[in-house]
Amino acid sequence: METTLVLLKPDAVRRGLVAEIIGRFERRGLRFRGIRLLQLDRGTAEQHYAEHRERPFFGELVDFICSGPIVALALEGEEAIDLVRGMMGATDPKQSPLGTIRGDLAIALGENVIHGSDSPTSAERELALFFGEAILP
Ligand code: 3AN
Repeated sequence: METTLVLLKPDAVRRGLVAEIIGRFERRGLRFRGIRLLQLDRGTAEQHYAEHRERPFFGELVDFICSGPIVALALEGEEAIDLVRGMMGATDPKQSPLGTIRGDLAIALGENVIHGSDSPTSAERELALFFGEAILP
């Protein structure tokens, strides 16, 4: 079993897509080990996106993720990390097939609705950042 960290970004919350996205994970059979509604501060956002620090869009990325409330999820299942990445679709929603979350619900690269951990190492780091001990066994 793997557990992965998912963020429903401020655009998902603003657009009223939380239930739609959470419903997809429930129907797929993932187990919810944690769920939080939170407003990120810049320090936490910069930590979360540390691997993108040198990228030209780093400032925009941090501004956007801090622009409103987000929903953090800890989801468990067999191969949950890759399973969730597959359900999310491609980073650029325009390249993302219909049937994926981004392919169905987004157009813009910067406002692509969802984040999901991309490896076991990232999942461990990101789950600690967003849930610490506050996660179901
Ligand atoms: P993913 O979220 O699919 O793992 P990453 O980790 O490559 O994609 O990028 C993190 C976030 O940075 C993306 N979700 C997207 O919002 C943003 N991003 C990626 N590439 C660009 C880009 N070229 N211009 C603006 N924002 C970008």
